[in-house]
Amino acid sequence: MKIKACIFDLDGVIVDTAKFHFLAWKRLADELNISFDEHDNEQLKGVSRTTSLEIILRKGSIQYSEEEKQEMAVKKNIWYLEYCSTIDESEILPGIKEFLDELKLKNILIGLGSASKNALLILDKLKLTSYFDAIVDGNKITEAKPNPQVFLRAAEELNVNPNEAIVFEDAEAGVEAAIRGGFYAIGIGDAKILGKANIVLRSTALINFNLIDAAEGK
Ligand code: B16
Ligand code: MG
Repeated sequence: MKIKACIFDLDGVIVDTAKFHFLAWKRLADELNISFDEHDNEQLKGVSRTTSLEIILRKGSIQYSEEEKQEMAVKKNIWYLEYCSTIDESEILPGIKEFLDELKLKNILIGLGSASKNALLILDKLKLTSYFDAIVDGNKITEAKPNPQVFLRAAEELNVNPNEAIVFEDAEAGVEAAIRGGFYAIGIGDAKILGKANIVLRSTALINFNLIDAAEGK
């Protein structure tokens, strides 16, 4: 099958905003006296803001009202955006810019499939927005990863079938979403966590055009 599009997750694939999500959630968890570490943070990758909050609150023993939870989510996002304020092109993960340039040159469509409601702002800060033929973020979807909706919507906007597209993902929930949607999934990170992907790369620095040939079964 000919690959016509590559769809990228944002946090952890294009830029390491996961560290800022962690700092902001950690600050909230500390305030609530809930223990929360890097290991717990793995479960938050790729999932929505509200689900992330639920996962953290489940680690504590207090029940909060919807209004209180809403306030917590808003507060976390304000802190997250503060941490992100210094982001610029230097934060693009290794090899990504070069790969996007090569995709453009070879007329392969480029899509974004991110759970983040801040995706547009981050892409703008990275000066990458103009590369994307379709951008699907947390504002456009109703079902969070591992539901494949975000990637299916991106494929629809790009006018390609899932089996004509590669999804790049760093989260377990994201890899599962890609596979469930019928995409070729390339995991970025730990093969023990991303085992369901078709291929797992330790770092974005290892992304190259040969992967397209592999996905096409050449
Ligand atoms: P926001 P991705 C996801 O982005 C993050 O991995 C996840 O940790 C975060 O909770 C989610 O976006 C929502 O982000 O609070 O900015 O709307 O990895 O799907 O690009
Ligand atoms: Mg991610």
